[in-house]
Amino acid sequence: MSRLVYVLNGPNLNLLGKRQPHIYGHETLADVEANCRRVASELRLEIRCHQSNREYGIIDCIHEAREIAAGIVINPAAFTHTSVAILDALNTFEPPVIEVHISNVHKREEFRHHSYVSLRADGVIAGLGTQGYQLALRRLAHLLDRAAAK
Ligand code: DHK
Repeated sequence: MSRLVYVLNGPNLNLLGKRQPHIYGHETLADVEANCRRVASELRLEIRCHQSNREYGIIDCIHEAREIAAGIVINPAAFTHTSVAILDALNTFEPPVIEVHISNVHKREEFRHHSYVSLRADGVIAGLGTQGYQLALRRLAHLLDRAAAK
């Protein structure tokens, strides 16, 4: 059984560490991905990380994941609140999906309170900083272990 997980990041997250650090913290995307790789190897997961500032970049990755992946961790960033297309793409993907937000979107502007992606996500993590990605991977590993034990 595949233990490949896609870790997808949406627009502006390439600027992590430089962008509004009081909201998104000081770690760069490279730091976040390195931490994900470390946790993934501990959990015996294989991961592929991808960031795109373009909606179609995220959608193409979801389509690629459809063929081969056992789970997706996704921070769609601003597309969370706007993208029916990303929701539709995730609805073509059967294995578990965990939605991650670095900040607590519910404590922020009202337009950030609604997520199209949450209509599909099996779990949502918000406001736990960049640690949210690692916790999402732990949850996916747990779900995969549980499925394999059945
Ligand atoms: C990241 C963004 O870029 C925002 O557009 C979202 C999300 C929140 C985050 O907290 O990771 O509203």
